[in-house]
Order: sequence, then C-alpha cells, then structure tokens
Amino acid sequence: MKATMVFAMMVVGAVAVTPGSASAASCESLRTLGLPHTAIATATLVPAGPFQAPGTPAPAPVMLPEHCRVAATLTPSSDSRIEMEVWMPADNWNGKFEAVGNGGWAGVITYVGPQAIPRNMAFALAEGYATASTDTGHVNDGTQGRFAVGHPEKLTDFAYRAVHEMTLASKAIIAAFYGTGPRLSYWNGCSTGGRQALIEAQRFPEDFDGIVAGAPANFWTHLTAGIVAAAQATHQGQPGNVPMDKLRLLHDSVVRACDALDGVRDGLLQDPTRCSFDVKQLACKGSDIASCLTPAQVAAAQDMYGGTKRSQSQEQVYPGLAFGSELGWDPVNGLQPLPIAESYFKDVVLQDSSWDYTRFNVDSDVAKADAAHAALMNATDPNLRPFFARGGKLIQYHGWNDQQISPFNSVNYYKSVEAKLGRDEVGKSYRLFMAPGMMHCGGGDGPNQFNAMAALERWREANVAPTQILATHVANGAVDNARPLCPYPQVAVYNGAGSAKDAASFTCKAP
Ligand SMILES: [Ca+2]
Repeated sequence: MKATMVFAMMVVGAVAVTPGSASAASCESLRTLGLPHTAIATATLVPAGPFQAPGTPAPAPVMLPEHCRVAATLTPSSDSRIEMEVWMPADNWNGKFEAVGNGGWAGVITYVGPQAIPRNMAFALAEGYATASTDTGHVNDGTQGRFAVGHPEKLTDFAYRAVHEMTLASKAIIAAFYGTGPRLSYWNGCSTGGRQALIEAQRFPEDFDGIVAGAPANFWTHLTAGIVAAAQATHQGQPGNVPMDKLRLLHDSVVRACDALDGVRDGLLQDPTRCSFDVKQLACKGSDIASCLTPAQVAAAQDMYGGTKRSQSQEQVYPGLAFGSELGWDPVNGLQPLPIAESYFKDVVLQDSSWDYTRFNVDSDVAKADAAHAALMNATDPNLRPFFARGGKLIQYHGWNDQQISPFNSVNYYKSVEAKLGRDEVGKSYRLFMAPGMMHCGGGDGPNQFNAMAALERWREANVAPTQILATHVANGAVDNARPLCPYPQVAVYNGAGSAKDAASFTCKAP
C-alpha cells in the first residue's frame, strides 16, 4: 500500500519524500511490491563480486559492489513485454538515479559496456548511482526490426514507451528500497540512447533532471534513409564503391588540405566545416590507379559528404558525413548498409522480405516512413521549454568523425531548438559539444574520453554551466592527447604556445 502511494506521488511529480520519512525495505521484500502493470521476477541482494552479463561472451566479468538487483517485466499494453532491471547500491548510495540507454534496435539490457561512453549499468552502479536499463520490449541483437512486424505496440514500446515506463517503475522501486526516492534523476545514452534521451526531454519532461544525449539517432526515419542511400551510392560491386586503400588516400588528402586550418598540424580537423576539399582533385587523369578516384568513386564520395537529397527538389533528407571521417566509411557505410537501417525499411516500413537496399527509392520510401513513423519514432520536436522550465539541463555530444549518424544532424537539432526558444533561453539549459576526431559514440583519432555526466551534474546541482569539457585520447593505457571540447559553435583554438597535446594550450572561442 505504501509503495503504491509512493508510486502515485512519483507519477504526479509531487514528490517531497525526505530521507527517513518512509522506511526502507529489504531487497527481497521488493518481490511483492505492487506497481501498475509490473511483475517483479527477481529481487536479490547480490554480494560484491564478478558479474558476467547474460548472453555475452565478455572476455572478463566486471566487478560490482554489493547491490540490490531487481528484474521486472512491464506490460503497459496487452502486447508489451518490457524487461528491465534496477541495480541499487547496498552502501554509499549517492542519492541519485542514472538510467542508461540502448544501441540500435535495443533488445538487450545495457548491463555492461566496453567503455564509459556510452554509460552502462555496471559503470553507474560502481559510481554510486541507482541505475536501470530496459530491453525496450523485445529480445534481439540490436540489428533487426522484425520484432515490430504485426506488433505495433512493441514498436511503440521501442519508440518511447519502454524508457518512460522503466523510469516510473525505477523511481518507485528505488523509493521503496531506500525509503526515499532519488533526489535527482539523470538519463545517459548514446546513439539510440541519444534518441531516447531527446524523446524523454520532449515527451516526458518531468522524468529527468538532467540528460546526456550522445550522437542521437533522433531523426530516425531520415537517418535510416541516409544510411541506406549511402550504401546504395557506394555499395560493393558497383563502380561507386571506394575500397579501403582509396578511402585512406581520400582521408590523407583531406587532412593534408585542411589540418592546418585550425592552427595545429595534428591530423585532426578541429572544425570540419572550415574544410572545403574538392574530391575532384583526386579524379583519375587516365586509367584507374591506386592514387586516384574514378568518376563514379568521386561521385560516391561527394554523396557521402553531401548527404541524401530528394531526387526532384534536391531537398536535404539527411545530412552527410564530415571531412575527416573517411576511414570509418568502410565497412559501415560503404559496402553494405547497417542492418539496423535496411531492416527498418525492409521489415517495418515496406514489410517485404524480398526487398533490399538496392531497391531504395529516396522519394517514395522516405515518404512512407514518415507517414508511418515520424510522429512515433522521431525525436525532433524543438520545444524543450517544458523540460527547461523544470530546471532540466541537457548536454549533447557528437563526434565529428561519426561514421553512422551525421554530426550535422546534432548541429541541426541544436539550431532548431535555438530557433524555437531563442539563444539566451537555450544557453541556460542546453549545450552541444562536438568532439573532433571522435567516431560513433567513441573511438577515433581525437580525444574521445570525457565525463559529460560530471559536467551535467555540476550544471544541475551547482549551477555551474559547462564552458568546456576536458577530453582525452588514450592509447596503450596512457593518455597521449588532451583537449577541451567546446560548447557549439565555439571551437578549441590553439593559444600559439605550449604542447598541442596539452588541453591548457587551447581556448574555446567563437569561430
Ligand atoms: Ca589540426
């Protein structure tokens, strides 16, 4: 009864539970917690020790502190079966909740991850957070949308409902376990987790106090179109295919032309938008040799940079990739399309098992996708005012060398929010950090290790807006480069003295 009341208070956002005002429950007793359309299957106090994520051949188990592990199934619709887990530290809880996002089509709980970006449950728990993740209502490896065929409720769960329901249930479970709900709740995700981040900010502004949105797949219907179209332009066996040795030629040529524009020859383009490399410079003068691109390859590369356009109006459907990202094109966008994107059109939009990306029609297929799913799956609403009005803070980041989701999509969304709400209002609550040389949610030549969460917490909890975020590049276990990431549109500019591998040698400045 008490738990149900706590849940109800959570739902209306009128929580005023102070520590000690309610009694904590044992972990095992949470098994019988009564929550709406929620079945709790497991509530176990897990001793400190190694954890091996189910179904993953992780090379080594991660060590977890003692925690209360709750596994639940949520059924907000008759066709829903949303699996979720909440892990709550037995000792030294920091009083906060950090929910972590998914990748691709989700389908697995984000227990662990190869690195701190994007975050995972194990990482959040070790830092003292109560943490949660969901499979979003279906089981797969994250690459296929077939689960949605004939199951519109499951697509809705994936689109937005699962993360919201998980958040409500998590807060109630946390409140029951500790006797008090989280004093602050945060979302942290990248890629699909970034889409989930923005969908939460847009649709459920009361769910989180702060949100980290990494490389968001928020323009889903057009992102997937862009990926399929890029593959169509460059696919293997077609004259436009650019093999890896020529991608390296292209990359080296771009870097040679544009590296020094930012004042430092370091192999990184601090601001790829300043680069205006003309691919035609590499066009073969005669026969196709290793040091040149054929006309079809030139055209394909131009398509990769230029993005996807409608065939008649030339209206941009989805932006292209940035100068400097070339080494990531193969195999991600170059040979075959990401199955995430192909499966979306084949299975979910067109529902034609014989379809493949070579049949993609940029005009009719994007129109079908938008008609069916733009309102459901896209997280492009620029009106973040309700989230900001509650004191919500949003930090978005995106690698300039992202090879899967165009970095310009993040710039476009940020600008759309500025256009909607005005620069002053946006600056108080939302900042975008572009990471030079970083690939999709991590990796790459540029500094790609940084703690957006800490910057977000300082902003939300101490009212210190992030003027920069320190990023490092790690190789062989050691930091070999450090540089500030700057709030867009600022760029890290070399001071003219000091090591270019030292963050103190750079200052964030407006271009
Ligand atoms: Ca440079």
